[in-house]
Amino acid sequence: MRQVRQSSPSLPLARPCHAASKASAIGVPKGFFSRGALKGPLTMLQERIREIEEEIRRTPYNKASQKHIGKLKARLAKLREDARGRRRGGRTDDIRKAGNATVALVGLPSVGKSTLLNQITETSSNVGSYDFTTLRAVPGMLEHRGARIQVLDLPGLTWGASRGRGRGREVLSKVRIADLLLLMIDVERSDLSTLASELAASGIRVNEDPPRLSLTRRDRGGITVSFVTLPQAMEEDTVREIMSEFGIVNAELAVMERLTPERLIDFLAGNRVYVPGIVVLNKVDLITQAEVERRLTELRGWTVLPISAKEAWGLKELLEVVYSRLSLMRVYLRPPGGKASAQEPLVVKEGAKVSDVCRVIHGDMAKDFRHAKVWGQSAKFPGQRVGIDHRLEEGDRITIVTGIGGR
Ligand SMILES: Nc1nc2c(ncn2[C@@H]2O[C@H](COP(=O)(O)OP(=O)(O)OP(=O)(O)O)[C@@H](O)[C@H]2O)c(=O)[nH]1
Ligand SMILES: [Mg+2]
Repeated sequence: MRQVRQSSPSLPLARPCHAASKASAIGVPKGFFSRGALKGPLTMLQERIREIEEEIRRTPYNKASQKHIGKLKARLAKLREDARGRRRGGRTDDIRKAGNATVALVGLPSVGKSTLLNQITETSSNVGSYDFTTLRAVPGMLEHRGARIQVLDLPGLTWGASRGRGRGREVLSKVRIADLLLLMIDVERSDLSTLASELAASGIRVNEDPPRLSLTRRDRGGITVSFVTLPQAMEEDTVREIMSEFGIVNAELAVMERLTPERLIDFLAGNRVYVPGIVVLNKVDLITQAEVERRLTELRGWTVLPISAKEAWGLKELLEVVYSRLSLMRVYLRPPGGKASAQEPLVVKEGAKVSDVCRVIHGDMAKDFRHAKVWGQSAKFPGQRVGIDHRLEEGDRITIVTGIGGR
């Protein structure tokens, strides 16, 4: 493991005393050579984090303390961010997104991530009966319903990953590029809590909508908050306090949801990732059907796909759910003047506009765009003439007319 760590320097204990005695002689302020001054910045950050966590735990939550706790939570989030930044380093493989969407396999070691990748793609990733067989991200590609879906097999995630244990940070940075997470567990390691807490600690929000807030910065006037959604549990003062912790002095914040300090902090921190996730329960070949049912009940609230990667059970169902969760749709191009549409679909995100299709075909196409003609669900009548902002629907056929081509 090649990890750059910034821990406290391992100086012999006698050294600080020696330095301190010299300090008074050369006029260095008293206390400069205290133990704290010799600690690495990361250790000091961690101590500060623990202190604030403790203070939050100790302070009873009520109307009077809400503002103070809000401030502490904001401070804590920033310190944690800082600590994460300092720990950065280690190797990150340069994996680019490819295909129409990217799916990441995330799970504890040995749950069968590589076995699954090998089953659903042409790629071959090492499989082993020991933990941490996969040491770096392995990308594969699968095709389903005309969509090319990139699948990332990642090293096993463990407790402490968000703080850099194992290949934690590398794994979590790959997770951030995914459009969908397959949270993989197996019948022996079926606990989701480690996974969930490591993802949460590194700013990855699974199955959560981004905060519905809108911030407009101003030159003066302080902070104004308008609660569009009512009732609210958070006081306006608490909102202001948290915002000022983030250095915001003049701004207008519109709140369109029932706000919590955590959601506001996530919004202000700005680097959170909101990604859908489904649970894949692997190795069901090792348990009875009744036991599978029991596990599904335990995981109520999640979409769970029971599979056996080894025996190739449940893989078709899994791919269907992956495809639908990725919210993709197919549109077919019809050349200007031509009658038939292309056989091969163009895969775009659900709700895509004509402009998105232009972008997929060619980066500059939108610039030369004149109009489009649409046949299918989104058209009022076959061949309706539409503009670049027209929203398309599954199975639509479309002709794009540019300034360079025919008019
Ligand atoms: N019985 C059974 N064993 C499986 C299944 N899937 C994987 N295994 C076994 O589980 C072990 C671990 O499989 P891997 O695919 O290497 O697991 P991994 O999650 O990629 O592990 P790491 O790379 O170490 O994180 C191997 O011995 C596999 O043969 C399954 O569906 N059923
Ligand atoms: Mg593996």
